[in-house]
Amino acid sequence: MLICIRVRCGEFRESIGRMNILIISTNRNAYPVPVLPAGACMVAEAAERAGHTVSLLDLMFLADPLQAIRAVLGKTMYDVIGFSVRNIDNIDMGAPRYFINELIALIDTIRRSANTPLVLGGAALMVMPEEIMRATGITCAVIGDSEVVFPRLVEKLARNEPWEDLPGVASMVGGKFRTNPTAPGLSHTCAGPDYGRWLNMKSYRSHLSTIPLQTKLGCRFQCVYCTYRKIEGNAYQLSDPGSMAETAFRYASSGFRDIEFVDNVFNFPYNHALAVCEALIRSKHRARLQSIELNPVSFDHHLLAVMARAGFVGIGLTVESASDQVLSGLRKGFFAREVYAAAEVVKCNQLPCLWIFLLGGPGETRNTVRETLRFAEKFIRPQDAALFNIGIRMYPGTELETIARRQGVLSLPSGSMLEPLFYISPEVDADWTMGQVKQSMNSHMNFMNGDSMSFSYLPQISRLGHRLGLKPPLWRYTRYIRRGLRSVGMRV
Ligand code: B12
Repeated sequence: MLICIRVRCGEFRESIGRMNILIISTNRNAYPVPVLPAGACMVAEAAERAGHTVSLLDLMFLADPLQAIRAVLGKTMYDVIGFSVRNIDNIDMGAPRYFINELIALIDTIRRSANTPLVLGGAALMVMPEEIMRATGITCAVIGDSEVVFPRLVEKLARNEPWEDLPGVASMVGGKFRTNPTAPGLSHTCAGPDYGRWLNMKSYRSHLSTIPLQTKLGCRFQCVYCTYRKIEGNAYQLSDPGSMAETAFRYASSGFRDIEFVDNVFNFPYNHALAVCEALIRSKHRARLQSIELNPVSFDHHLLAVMARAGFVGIGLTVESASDQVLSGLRKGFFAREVYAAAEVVKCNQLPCLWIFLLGGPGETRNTVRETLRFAEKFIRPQDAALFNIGIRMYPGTELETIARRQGVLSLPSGSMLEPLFYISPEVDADWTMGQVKQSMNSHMNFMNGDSMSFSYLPQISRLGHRLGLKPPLWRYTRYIRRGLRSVGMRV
């Protein structure tokens, strides 16, 4: 078995002892596409810059991850092992997958082979830190962007000093959970890691994966179900557009041409998105850019024209619904008027667009489901695609949790929401909604549902696409893929 483990030594700083650090990227979920562990690479490079020796073990493509870990720990003694935990579950009500049990098995294996301080980090940790720490028994975690905090934590561990007071760190002492807020300015020192050094890029590329790039942190929107403000805070921290463009140029020049902006909302603040696009135009990069995280608020002809000139080959609009009643129940911060206006803008432009809907939110009824589907059937161009998700993952501390409790559809305590629980408006049922979506999909080959995202042959389709020379995003080919699969008898 081939184990891909990359080791890099940083410049040794006299002030602290050099630590031997292993970062494990635990994500093995290949649906809808294997995503590069951006955060794990960023944290690895930050620790290396602080003078440590860092190895990164990415479990994504390994046939036997537990065996791989035993082999790695058999060869080297580490002073700290950090786990990058991206997903708790796949937020799919139709075919739920829960990833924390795999994480627990992994940690148990490590505990049997090594007596090393263990640290948790990653997006999942920011969503439910206490629950994940209790489930895994790990007593130290970094909450939030970690490029500054993780090296500080390692420094404390190296000196054998107490670390529990550090900003941005969570601890579990004597069964008591404590988290310290991250201080401002503790973010993004390394927005564009050198992925080729740490990861098996050939495998990612052959699955049509894209290079993630984030132009800011923060979210101002107040969607009732969302965790983004919990993850990134509500104040914006904007990256310099010029250095974003330089990073895109650097990636494209080294052959990584498919770049995806992973901001939670790419086009807000509007002027920042424009500034990033203008810097990209000036940089003359040769990348193919995409972002599926656009919001119909501040979406207009000018933005789309500039995005097209900047090198975008696909965009996604997360509209969720075309009904005022549902958009207001979800507190999206826009209404059906903006959704219809966005369709007009898309129509006048060449850029392919993926429309993303979320059915079953507070206020959804049979009529509002029909309203949204009629919008999609009438306004989405055949060359574009639409994705309909049904049911909303409920997270503790969100307004959706409060709504669900008030409506009597959630009775489990907040601490028991780690295993996925889904909200669906009491006025519609999931089967009926799914039936309506399927009817619409029968007449629109460019429409998809949650099943399409977890379709078992998706990795094979991506690899075949890569061999045929297709470029990401794969959703641009939805109507051809669905037609092809139907022609061989598959009910997709
Ligand atoms: C963009 C995005 C996507 C894109 C990714 C595109 C790409 N090319 O990468 C797409 C649309 C493909 C996607 C898909 C999915 N996503 Co998504 N995604 C995001 C989003 C908005 C940003 C992720 C990102 O790249 N952030 C930027 C990087 C740099 O940050 P980071 O990795 O978190 O790293 C920082 C910290 O976490 C920390 N850190 C990371 N690792 C480590 C390790 C250690 C040791 C330490 C100390 C710290 C640390 O430091 C890092 C830098 O400072 C997040 C929400 C968010 N705001 O984070 C959701 C999010 C991660 N996704 C989520 C989910 C569920 C999914 C899907 C399962 C959905 C689905 N059914 O399709 C899939 C899974 C894909 C897969 N194969 O794993 C959830 C995970 C929570 C959960 N319930 O499990 C999130 C949190 C959104 C949410 N619902 O709240 N996603």
